[in-house]
Amino acid sequence: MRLFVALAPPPTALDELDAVVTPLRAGQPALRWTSRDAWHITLAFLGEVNEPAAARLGPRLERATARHHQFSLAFAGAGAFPSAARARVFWGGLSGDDRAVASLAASVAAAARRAGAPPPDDGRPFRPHLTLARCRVPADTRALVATLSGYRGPAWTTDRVHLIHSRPSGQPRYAMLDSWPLARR
Ligand code: 2AM
Repeated sequence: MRLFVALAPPPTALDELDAVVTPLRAGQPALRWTSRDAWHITLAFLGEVNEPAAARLGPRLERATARHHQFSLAFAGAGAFPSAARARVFWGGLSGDDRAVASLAASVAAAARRAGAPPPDDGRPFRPHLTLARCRVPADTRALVATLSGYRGPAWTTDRVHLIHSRPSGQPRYAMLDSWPLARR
């Protein structure tokens, strides 16, 4: 099964971002906009994971998560991969404890490797983001990025890490399988 590990921002932060993004969706109908219900911040995409490796993942992820402390995040600004002028992915950015989120993502990837489920894009620099839209052909998202550049959402405390199943079909597309707490400050 196709798995990934992610953070789930709280409803208040998602609702506020959704209210800001909704008017943008109508202006750019050619983009494939993601819906608020599916929004998450990926720490590590694991791709296809076989049953034995999936069974080993839980304890590994639990231990890795427990070694990190809770930290603060907020939605802030926007960007695009690979560039705003020729975007394949238009995303919302994050601000807060950048080092903590990067170090948690590295530990999650290491735990997945030890469980026998190495991230297929291991080694790529980690850039925390929330995908707002995907583009079949490269799109000019410079105006969208500029519109959101000053956006700062409410800060929240990240306190859990989630293991999510990306389902090939059916609703919901993403099913939460398990989650583990970060250490309290
Ligand atoms: P994205 O938001 O940047 O598209 C589920 O597919 C999640 O895993 C998405 O958040 C997606 O990131 C992320 N992901 C990272 N690498 C991926 C890959 N090679 N294929 C599919 N999803 C990937």
